[in-house]
Amino acid sequence: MKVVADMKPDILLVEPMMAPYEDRLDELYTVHRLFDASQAEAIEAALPSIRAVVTGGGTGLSNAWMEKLPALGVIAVNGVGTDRIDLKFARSRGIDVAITAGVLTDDVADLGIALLLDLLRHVAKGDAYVRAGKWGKEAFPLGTAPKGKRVGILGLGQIGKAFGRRAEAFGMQVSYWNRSAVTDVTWAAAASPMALAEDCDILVVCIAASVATQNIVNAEMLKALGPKGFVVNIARGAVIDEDALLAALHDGTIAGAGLDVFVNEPDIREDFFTAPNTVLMPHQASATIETRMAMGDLVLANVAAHIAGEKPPTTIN
Ligand code: 8YV
Repeated sequence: MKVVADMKPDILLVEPMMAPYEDRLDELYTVHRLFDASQAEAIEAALPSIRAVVTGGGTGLSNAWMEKLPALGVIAVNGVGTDRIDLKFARSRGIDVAITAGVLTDDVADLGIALLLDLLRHVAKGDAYVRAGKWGKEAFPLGTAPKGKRVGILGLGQIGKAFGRRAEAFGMQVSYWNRSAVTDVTWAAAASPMALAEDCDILVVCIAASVATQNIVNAEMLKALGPKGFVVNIARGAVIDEDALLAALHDGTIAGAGLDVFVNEPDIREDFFTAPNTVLMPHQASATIETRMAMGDLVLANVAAHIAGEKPPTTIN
C-alpha cells in the first residue's frame, strides 16, 4: 500500500528559503534539495516526476536542467530576475516561469540608498575606524553631501523609480536612461547610457540583466563618470564590465562603488576586497524578513496553482 507521503508531488528546491516556507513546502510536497549534496542520488531517481522547481533570481535554471525534467510545469522564482532562465525555451516546453512581482521593489531601492549614503558618508569605514581604536588618533575623512548631487538611474523600471523617489527626498537631482520611453515621471531622460554617465555624480544601476544589457556599463562610461563619480549596482553583476569596474576602482578612474551584485556570486573576484572606497554586500537587497515572507507567499501560491492545474498567478512567459 502506498503511504501518503509518496503521493505528494515532487518538487526541486534549488536554493534555501526562509525556514517557515521550506517547512510549508515539506508539508505539501516531497522536496528535493539541490543544495544538499547528500540528496544527489535521490534527486537523480526523482527527475522524471519533478513537477515544480523553486529557484532564486540570481540562480535560475539552465536549459540542460529543464531537459532533465520531463514533468516540469512551473519554475517559481523566489525573486524578479529571470536572466538565468531561457524564457522562450521554457515556454516551448510548456513550462510557466513565475516571479515574485512587485513585492521587493521598496527594499531593493532602500538598499541602493543605503549603499549611496555609505559611499558619501563613510558608514562602514567609520565603523572599522572606531573599532580599530583610531578615533582621536587619526583623522577621519569628511563626507560628501547627497543634497544637490546628480543621480543618474540606468534602467527606470519599478526599482529605478522607487530609487528616484527616495533620492529626491534627499534633495538629489534625478535623471535616467531607459530602453523604452517612460511617461509617468518628470525626471530628465538622458539620450544614451553614455550621456547619463557624463551628466551624473552617482550612477545607479537598476537595469534588468539580459543579453542586450550585458556589460552595458563599460570602461568608456566609467571614464565619463570620472574621478568624483560613484557607481551603485543593485541590478546584476553582469550589466557592468567587471574588468573595467575593477580597473576603474583601483586606478581612481571613478571615486568608488556600492555593490550588492557581482558576476560570479558568491565567489567574487578577489580584487574587490582591496578596491578603495567600495562597499560590498552579499546580494541582500530583497533580504528583509517582511519581503522574504511576501516573496515566499508568492512562491507557494505559484507552485500550488500549477499543482492544482491552474495558471501560476505571476507567470511572465
Ligand atoms: C534575491 C534577486 O536575492 O529578485 C531577484 O532577482 O536577485 C533577489 O531578490 C534572489 O532571488 C534570492 O535568491
